[in-house]
Amino acid sequence: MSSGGHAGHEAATASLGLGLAQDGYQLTQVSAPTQTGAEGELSLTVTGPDGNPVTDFTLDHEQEMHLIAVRTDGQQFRHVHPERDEAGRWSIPWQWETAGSYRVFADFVPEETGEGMTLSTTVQVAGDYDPVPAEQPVTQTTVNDFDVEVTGDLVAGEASELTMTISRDGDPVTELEPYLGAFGHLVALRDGDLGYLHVHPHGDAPEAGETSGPEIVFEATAPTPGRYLLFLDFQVDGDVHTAPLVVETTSSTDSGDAGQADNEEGEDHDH
Ligand SMILES: [Cu+2]
Repeated sequence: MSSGGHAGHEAATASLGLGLAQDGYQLTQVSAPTQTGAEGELSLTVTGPDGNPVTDFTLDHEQEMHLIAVRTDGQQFRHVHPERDEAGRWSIPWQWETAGSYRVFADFVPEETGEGMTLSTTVQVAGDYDPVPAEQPVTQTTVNDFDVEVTGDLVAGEASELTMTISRDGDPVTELEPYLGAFGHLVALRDGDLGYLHVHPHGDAPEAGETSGPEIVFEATAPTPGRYLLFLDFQVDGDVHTAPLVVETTSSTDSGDAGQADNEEGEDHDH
């Protein structure tokens, strides 16, 4: 069996997690509450190329599965870790706070391939729904007394660095605790289709008891120009906080040796 010849850096062309199935793997038996307020369970099964439920997964960021649910307008983001039973069925207690159409991503590494993959499905939740219009870039936000700022340029088609800086009452927060094997966990979704980007934290995995801050640096590759929704999970004093931010790609910085002697070009890119 050919292993597919993925040469070099594949981030730019990698799947964006918008498929229910890929490379023989598929989300099946997806079940969730169908209305708000109902206490229930979100559950699903990953089947493999042989059609059977997959039961062997490789840990990634300390978990076998990262499950992300977000309303299709980018609101109501949740990042959780369901439990798997021996038959391969994943489940977690679940209740929807608002009605709407949701996309549910399952991010996992089948042991058989050793390669991370993201599959997703949509779930409809009945009831009145007031979509929130896509926001302008939001590079600063406050969550539970923590101020979070994102700096750095997201460049379409290139790996680029995004730096998150966390402060509280004007003071830099230096007591970030390891969460999921890193000092922060960032999910980036493309505005428009919620394409799922794989984002990697910089630096070595933290040791137990080690703290860091106020900066967390990530490397992300935006596949196309546009706006991206960022969701940063970080932990302080045992509590996990999620900061939503919105960034837009900038033009390539042309950081090569060649001087940029071309005509001056504004930063605006109208479509
Ligand atoms: Cu996770």
